[in-house]
Amino acid sequence: MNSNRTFTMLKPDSIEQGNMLPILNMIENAGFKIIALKYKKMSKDEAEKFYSIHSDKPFFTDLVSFMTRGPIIAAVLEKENAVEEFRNLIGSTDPLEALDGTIRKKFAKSKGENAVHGSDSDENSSIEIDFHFDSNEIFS
Ligand code: IDP
Ligand code: MG
Repeated sequence: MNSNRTFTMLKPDSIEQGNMLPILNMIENAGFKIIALKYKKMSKDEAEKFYSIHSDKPFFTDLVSFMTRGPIIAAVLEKENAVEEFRNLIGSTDPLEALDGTIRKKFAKSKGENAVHGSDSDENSSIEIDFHFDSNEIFS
């Protein structure tokens, strides 16, 4: 496990609204190094597996259809204390609660379509990185 790494996705709403580069800029300007990057569309199976922890939630079906309606950017980020630092940069799940200066405050439209994903623990960042990337696709 590497506590200097976290995993992010720019969700389909970010791509649709032309916010790909502004969000990647905010990430780099906050001191994260992008050590892996992939532009892809998740299948229904992949999205259901990635979000399986939420499978019993009322929003699960909407979440899977949202995350598969268009391409995403998946990335591995490197910074000291990456998981916590990145959660601070993205802000609360609900943009109405996100602080000024956070990615979700600036770009998210709703609690469901909230621009970006960020891992919530070192354990999950490791699982999520392995889900999307082979080790030879990561440039540390
Ligand atoms: P997080 O992305 O801030 O870690 P989680 O609770 O892990 O938030 O939820 C995963 C994703 O599921 C959220 O980013 C959001 O897209 C969606 N989601 C969470 N809660 C709700 C809700 O109450 N309504 C609709 N979608 C939700
Ligand atoms: Mg989460």
